[in-house]
Amino acid sequence: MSEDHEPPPESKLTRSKERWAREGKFLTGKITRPEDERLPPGQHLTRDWPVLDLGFLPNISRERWRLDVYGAVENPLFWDFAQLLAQKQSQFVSDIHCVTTWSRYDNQWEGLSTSDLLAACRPRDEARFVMLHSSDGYTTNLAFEDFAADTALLAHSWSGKPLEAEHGGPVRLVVPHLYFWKSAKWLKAIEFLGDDAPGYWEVRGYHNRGDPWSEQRYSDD
Ligand SMILES: Nc1nc2c(c(=O)[nH]1)N[C@H]1C(S)=C(S)[C@@H](COP(=O)(O)O)O[C@H]1N2
Ligand SMILES: [Mo]
Repeated sequence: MSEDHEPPPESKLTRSKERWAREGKFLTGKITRPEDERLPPGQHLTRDWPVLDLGFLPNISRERWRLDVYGAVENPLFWDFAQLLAQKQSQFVSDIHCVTTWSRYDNQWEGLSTSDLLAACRPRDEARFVMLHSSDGYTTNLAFEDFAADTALLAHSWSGKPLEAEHGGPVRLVVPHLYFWKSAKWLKAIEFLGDDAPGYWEVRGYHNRGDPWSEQRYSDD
């Protein structure tokens, strides 16, 4: 089991984001369907790729990187980067939607699809939720089905190049159908759980699921 690091002290941005959750900032109240619209309600398109995190940049080489897969699984994994690369590789192109309202189209990812990871670790029936643990102390939770989504992957490359450290390299999760805070950077552990538990933003006013098409930005309570 991997040791848990405390997240860094709350930055100005973290405190602003907590305030936005309390105020319901950016909410449009509109619902759009992905079949009709490519840009979810309240989002705007950006061509650059903003960096968003807790302000602490873990410095992990591919050599030192490890992935711990544990909890309600038949076959716990502890992989190094070479073992990740030895698995079947997938390439997906997907859009990013950050809850702070920027979206970025056509990101080319390469890595291990979550469905292939699931085939390797074989979750037990009671595994209904997934907690992602990151090297900066960040956590985020997903329902099993959201983790297992078709185009979700553990990405090590973007646009054909190694994923940059500031964007979560060596390896980050990408769950394209949810707001981007669910896509944990600097992924170090995946924990399968019978009961749901909130992660870093989910305890700070952000929605438990985070579907951008129905603007699940903030929690209701
Ligand atoms: N480990 C970790 N993962 C994280 C975060 C973080 O602070 N730490 N921030 C999340 C948020 S709020 C967003 S919008 C995206 C930003 O990813 P990017 O910096 O590559 O754009 O990462 C998500 N994953
Ligand atoms: Mo975000």
